[in-house]
Amino acid sequence: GQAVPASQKSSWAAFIKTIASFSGDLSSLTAPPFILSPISLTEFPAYWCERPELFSAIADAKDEEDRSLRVLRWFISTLKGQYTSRNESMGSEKKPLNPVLGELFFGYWPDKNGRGQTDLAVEQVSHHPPITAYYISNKSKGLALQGHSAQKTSFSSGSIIVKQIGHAVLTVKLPDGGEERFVITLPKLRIDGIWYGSPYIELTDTSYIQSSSGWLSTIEYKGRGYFSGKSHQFKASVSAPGASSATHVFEGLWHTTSKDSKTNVPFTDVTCPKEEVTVAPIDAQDEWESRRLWAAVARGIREGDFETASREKSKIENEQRQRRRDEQAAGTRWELRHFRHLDNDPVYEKLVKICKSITPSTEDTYEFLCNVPPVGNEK
Ligand code: 0T9
Repeated sequence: GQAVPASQKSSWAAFIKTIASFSGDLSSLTAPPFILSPISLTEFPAYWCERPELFSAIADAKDEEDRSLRVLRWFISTLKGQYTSRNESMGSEKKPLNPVLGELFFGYWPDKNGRGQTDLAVEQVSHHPPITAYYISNKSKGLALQGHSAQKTSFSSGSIIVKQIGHAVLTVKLPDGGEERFVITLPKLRIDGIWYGSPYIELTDTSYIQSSSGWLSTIEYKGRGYFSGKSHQFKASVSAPGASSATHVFEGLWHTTSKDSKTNVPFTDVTCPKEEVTVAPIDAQDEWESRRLWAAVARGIREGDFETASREKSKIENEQRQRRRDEQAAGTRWELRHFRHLDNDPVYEKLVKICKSITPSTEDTYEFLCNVPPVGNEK
């Protein structure tokens, strides 16, 4: 492969050796320049809503079964953005910027064709280990997704294995004044192509979407050579409350199309362009907003000026270390701005009792405080 520039071959080999013998937080390791991305992990929650019309369509479901199918369709349709978009925009998976504690990312997708405006708020709630909390809502449709994301990484036969920690809860307001909730768990990732310096993600294992109505989606992920010879395969079974067999089965490729296995009716199609989140211009952003905070580093990476990038990165990291020392000396702690940490998530616990396959049986959560100022002027 030609992915690793000749001048970085030895530093790439050294980096692979480090990750192979290392378990824990990969995000804090220093990697060779060619693999660096100018985008911070705090931007990643935006992938949940780059097809805003599929998100808003959840509100138009006619019953619980239909709602579960719409949630599944939206979920599957986010996977291409979540797991292949860096390959498309930058040629391979790249190492994202490691967010600082308190880093923020705000944005929205404007109202169009009656779908309502969707708003995104993200806060880095832990630096070590990295934990990102997010809240995505479409107020006019009564939809809100609250979640947090962390990773546990290990190395196995040349691949990085990433276990996703955390979960998301989707809350849907119903016309009768009630609410339906969905607990969404996240797939396991395998990062292949490391040796050649052109990493890409394959999804493995199983993830679940358990509704408070009792409907359950079980999504199995397979790569090349399993159900068929193709990458990015999935099979989703949707079962009625308490049922052991599936009412619906959908199969296909999560980065292109899928269909109903029995009827062949199309289910998902993400071959058309997605819609990127709108953010405020950098000058209008808060000092802690990701694109403003990392502007100089990102410019260095984009322009191939890695000396500047690494100098600017060190400035941010030193400033962070000083802050932590000052807090320790003053006996204070960094206060989260838009989320509150809770040791237990009652919604998660309740729904996990319905779906025994979901582990662990308890999780913590970050509750959104609904105190984010409006972004842009479309509100
Ligand atoms: C949540 C997503 C997550 C974050 C990223 C593993 C990874 C950090 C976490 C899981 C999103 O909803 C979906 C997509 C991509 C995931 C990243 C891919 C990746 O490589 C990084 C890790 C930390 C690395 O940067 C590994 C080193 C690098 C050289 C490999 C390219």
